[in-house]
Amino acid sequence: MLQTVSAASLKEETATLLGSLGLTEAEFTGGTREVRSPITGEVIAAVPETTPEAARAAIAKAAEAFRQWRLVPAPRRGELVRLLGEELRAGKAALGRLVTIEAGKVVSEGLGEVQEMIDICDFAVGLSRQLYGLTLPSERADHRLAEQWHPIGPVGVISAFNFPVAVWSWNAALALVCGDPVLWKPSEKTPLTALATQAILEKALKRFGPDAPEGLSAVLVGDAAIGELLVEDPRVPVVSATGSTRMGRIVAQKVAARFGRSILELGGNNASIVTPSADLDLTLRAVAFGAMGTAGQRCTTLRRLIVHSSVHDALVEKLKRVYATISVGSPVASEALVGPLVDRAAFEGMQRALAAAKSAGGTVHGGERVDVNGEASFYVRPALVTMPAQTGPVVEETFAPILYVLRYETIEEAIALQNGVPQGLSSSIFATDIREVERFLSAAGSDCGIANVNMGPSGAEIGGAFGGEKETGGGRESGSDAWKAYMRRQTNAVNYGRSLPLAQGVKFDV
Ligand code: UN1
Repeated sequence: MLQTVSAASLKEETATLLGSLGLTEAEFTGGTREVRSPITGEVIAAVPETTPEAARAAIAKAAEAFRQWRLVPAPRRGELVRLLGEELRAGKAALGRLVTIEAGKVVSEGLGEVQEMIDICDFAVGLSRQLYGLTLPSERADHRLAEQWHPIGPVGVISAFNFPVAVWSWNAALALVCGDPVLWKPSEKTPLTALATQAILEKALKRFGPDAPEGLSAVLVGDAAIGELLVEDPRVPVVSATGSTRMGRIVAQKVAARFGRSILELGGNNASIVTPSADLDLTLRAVAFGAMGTAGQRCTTLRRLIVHSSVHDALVEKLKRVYATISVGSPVASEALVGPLVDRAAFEGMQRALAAAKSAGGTVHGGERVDVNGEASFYVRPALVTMPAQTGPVVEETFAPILYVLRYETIEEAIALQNGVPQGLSSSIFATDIREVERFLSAAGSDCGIANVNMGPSGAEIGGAFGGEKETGGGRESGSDAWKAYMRRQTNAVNYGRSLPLAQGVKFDV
């Protein structure tokens, strides 16, 4: 099935969409950094790069903006994020479409990503009246102990191509209500959606008025060198980075070396355990979305399926049929569920992993290239790989739709397999046996930041804290009390008496 979308039409549509969001042509043409759509592989824009001098100036401006923004009452800061949510609602169709064009996501996932931004704005607006500290009993008479949360300073956000705008919003919506400016280095593959998001925020800023200082939010377009400026600058006390473990290791060390704080959301190698009591119809649907949704390019994508031997063969047979028939195609010219890989490197990485799986004794179904829009774009049939053991590529994250299937006999063995990889982002169990469910959720169960029941590991809501352990980096973003990472805690001991009792009964009478 050859569907042809001409590159010219994607380029024109991109220009129209960016224009409708208020960008001038100079902002997305005539620059040095070419942007390609994974849908056709063709160049759709060329954006100007941020020079190191301009990046340093943006950091200085953010540091200055911080001095003013931290004094604006938090609920008033929340009003800016409320307006951002409104502008995102108005711009949802356009921004969602741009996500589809620039990241190659299918239409409902492009729109879903913008919905995730709207959701976190709503969450952050409520949060702006709840940045609460504790009061604690003091051991000393006529004393009070309390803690307050104060704004911390500019937050650097380094984001990946696969969630080109939602990840920024998890950080930015919280940072802004917490009183922090935001400096954003988007993936070099997706600067357009970042510029579009900044334009949407600027509409909200305009409506908000002069309480918002200039330089409160900036986009820095460039490669790792620009990201490094954020990572190394002590004026940026918090750096939130999403991407590979390799990148995160460098960021973590450099930020730690200057005693900054990093929030890391790195690689995942997420597994689901399918137990004998699983509802297999539901399991099948959940596995399909978890492993093949977003063409396997979520950090939460299901990559390992650990199946009890009593249901293994039946489930694998059903999965083979789904894998052989799932629709692969252009997100703009079809209703296909699986869109393109982001680029050639992703395709080659996938083929390398499949070859390694074969030499480790795996049996591969699918994984071949599908010609949708010619040589410059990379569509694949998702791959289902049965493996004799958890070795070779199974313990690595390959950012492509490959699902490795492993067999187990006891729940202890299944949990050990689930935990037996360096990454610790997300996990799930399919079971109706409450004992197995609770064991999986217990202290001796899944070691991941996310552990789900009767659903796949991906597609988290914004209300919970998002992130994972081990090589995933330990950061938490989005809901729950993730906001605390964007503020500094101050403990206050207040003496309202006339004497000076010392803690721990220490005497020091002069
Ligand atoms: C990512 O892939 O970097 O839970 C984030 C999910 C999405 C976010 C994924 N809400 O799959």
